[in-house]
Amino acid sequence: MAGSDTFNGVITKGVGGIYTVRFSNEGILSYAQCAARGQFRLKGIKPAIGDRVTIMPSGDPDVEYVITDIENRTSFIARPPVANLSVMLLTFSVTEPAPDLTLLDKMLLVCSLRDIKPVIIFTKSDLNEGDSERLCSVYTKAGYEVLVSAPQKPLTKSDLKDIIGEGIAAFAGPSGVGKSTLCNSLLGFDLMETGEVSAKIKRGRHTTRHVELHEFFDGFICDTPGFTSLSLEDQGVDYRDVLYGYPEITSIATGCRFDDCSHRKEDGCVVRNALADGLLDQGRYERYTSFYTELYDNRNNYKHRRKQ
Ligand SMILES: Nc1nc2c(ncn2[C@@H]2O[C@H](COP(=O)(O)OP(=O)(O)O)[C@@H](O)[C@H]2O)c(=O)[nH]1
Ligand SMILES: [Mg+2]
Ligand SMILES: [Zn+2]
Repeated sequence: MAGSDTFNGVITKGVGGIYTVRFSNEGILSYAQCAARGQFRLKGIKPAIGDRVTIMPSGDPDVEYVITDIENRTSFIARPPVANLSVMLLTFSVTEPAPDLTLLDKMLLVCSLRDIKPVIIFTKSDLNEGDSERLCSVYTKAGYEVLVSAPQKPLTKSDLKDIIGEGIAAFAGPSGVGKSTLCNSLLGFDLMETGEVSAKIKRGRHTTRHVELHEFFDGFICDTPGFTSLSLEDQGVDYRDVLYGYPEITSIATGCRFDDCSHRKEDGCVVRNALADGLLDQGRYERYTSFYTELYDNRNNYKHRRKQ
């Protein structure tokens, strides 16, 4: 639908059914408050931040614009709802709280299946430099992009400028790891919002209330509330897709005797040989086999999707 009064933009915020849309009007960036057409509700579509939309004047003085069209999403995460995410900033602290590498590996797998680029950020490296270096080395060797942050050496905007480009990036990870601290410092916001460390629970006192996209060079970043668990089954992951989260295993697995080798017990498995030779990280391998085994054992109870 093209007309002099229609614009294309991106939803940056949505509260109580009113959406903020950033759009360009003759080269000038503006923000509009928009309602959504009833047809979306009828079709079961709820606009989400990150959605690329078409808007036009509504004629209603209270909410001046209305969203008339939503582009097909390139990706969608449900909790919190964000559409068209292109980069996931997987934030984990090296300590306080101790890094949950099962959660990290699950998130790496889910990113791969959804074509979202994962970037790992290890925070609080000031509190344990040895662990920080070990974690960095494990995930760099596995083939991932890894960044490290500490108060003395915080991430800078230029560290993320090219990674994010014109895309949409979200901080994701457990609570208390420093997502809001990082996001606020990149945006130049007041750091007070994250609060002090509580001596008792060792995590920030304030939680991220609503999720909102913030302009970051030519793209956007957003902070998200923390979460503690992720179910691969709920994410529709098939046991045969677990290797997508293990590029370092995938790259050597071509030498196994059996084409459908699960790299657990089979004879002639080059993956297990590589493990015995110390060429693979033991923890990564164990998490691979535990995800594989769990999904394999439950394969008849769930309808899994294969990666195309
Ligand atoms: N020592 C140390 N503390 C940090 C670092 N990053 C964040 N923190 C502290 O960790 C606590 C939780 O941070 P916050 O940003 O609220 O975590 P979030 O729950 O992931 O958003 C805050 O008290 C921060 O000051 C870091 O790199 N080193
Ligand atoms: Mg936070
Ligand atoms: Zn094998």
